[in-house]
Amino acid sequence: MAENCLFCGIVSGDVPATVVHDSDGALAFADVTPKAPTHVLVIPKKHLTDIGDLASDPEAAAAVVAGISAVARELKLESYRTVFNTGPGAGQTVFHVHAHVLAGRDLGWPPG
Ligand code: DGP
Repeated sequence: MAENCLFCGIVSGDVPATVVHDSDGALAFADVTPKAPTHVLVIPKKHLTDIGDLASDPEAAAAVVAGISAVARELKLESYRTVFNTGPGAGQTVFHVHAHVLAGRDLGWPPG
């Protein structure tokens, strides 16, 4: 747990969230500002800041990937996009690594 981390607050239950999937190593919950009809964030329960940090912890990385797959299965998503914004220039605003899982509308390619 990191102090003053919003997503650590969601893991601890101090910050309310609509949880979609919960496992030993990862938590998935609805994004508060959805950019698609389905917009879920999947995070490692352990505080890791970005994807480089996540790569240094294979157990947490595997938990996040399994969490993404479980969300897709449980929400019956046929097609979906997974995005990791990394760094402020790419739009990362919360520095607890998270995968965005987006679905339910046409997802253009390439993304903006
Ligand atoms: P990013 O910009 O890639 O760091 O994504 C952060 C996402 O977190 C953004 O889509 C909005 C979401 N978010 C911010 N605050 C909260 C919150 O308090 N609860 C939930 N569920 N999501 C949040």
